[in-house]
Amino acid sequence: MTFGLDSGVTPRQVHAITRELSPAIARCELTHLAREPLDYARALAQHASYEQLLAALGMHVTRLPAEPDLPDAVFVEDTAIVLDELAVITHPGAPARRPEVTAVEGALRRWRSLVHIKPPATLDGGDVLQVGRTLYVGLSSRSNQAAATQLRQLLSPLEYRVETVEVRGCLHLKSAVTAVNAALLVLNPAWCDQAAFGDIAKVEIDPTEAFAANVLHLDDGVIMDAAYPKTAARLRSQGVVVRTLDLSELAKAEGAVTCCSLVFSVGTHGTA
Ligand code: CIR
Repeated sequence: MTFGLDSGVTPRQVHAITRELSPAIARCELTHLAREPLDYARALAQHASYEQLLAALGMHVTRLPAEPDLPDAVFVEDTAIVLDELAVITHPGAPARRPEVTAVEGALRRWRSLVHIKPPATLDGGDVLQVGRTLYVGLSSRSNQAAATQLRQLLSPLEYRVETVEVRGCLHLKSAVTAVNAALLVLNPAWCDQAAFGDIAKVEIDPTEAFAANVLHLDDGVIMDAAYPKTAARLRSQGVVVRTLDLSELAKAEGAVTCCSLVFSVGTHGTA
């Protein structure tokens, strides 16, 4: 199912791939959080609001159907890294999540040529932070050094640099740090080493909002969870346009704003 602005007429169209929430979401993988009752109807509504916001911002949203047997399939970010030149299909670290890649691969094939991460490498897209031509790969419980090595082999011919960053205390690198834009990061210093990012400017999260470093960057600002107003204020004080929405039910599944979509442009490098 697709919705949003009509595609095909603008020279550059921003696409977002999302996936309908699985009715099995209550059986999601959990690493750092205790399992809490999840209100499925509320989670569905929050996810729909997320998709509507992307569409309202001009993105062409392609929603893949739900997978009744894949509880975490809504978190499409983990299945692929979409670059201008190609898409890398991951080999997710949690075995139960590996079948999720098939449908995403099928969708992405329309816009990008595909390459694959192969075992023994494991990689979740949530562990790959792109800042310009550098990909920072989080070494986490899901993503390993072999994945960073494979990414480097695949992408150095395209002049991408691949750097590794140790992740501690959280699920993915992008739980700890994301890019507001190519020149500014938002980061939780307890969960990753700031020095790994050299002299790129950084805004630290408010220390009472541990999960606030996950923001989805847009051309003109970011989307973040409304649960983190103090960090939002820090970003606004730097001149960043911050749009917020409530993803509290998906947060119980250790999901956040970046993990519910794969956002990429078509028109400059894509084929559609
Ligand atoms: C998992 O543990 O794999 C899911 N419950 C949450 C995945 C969130 N993904 C992301 O932040 N990229």
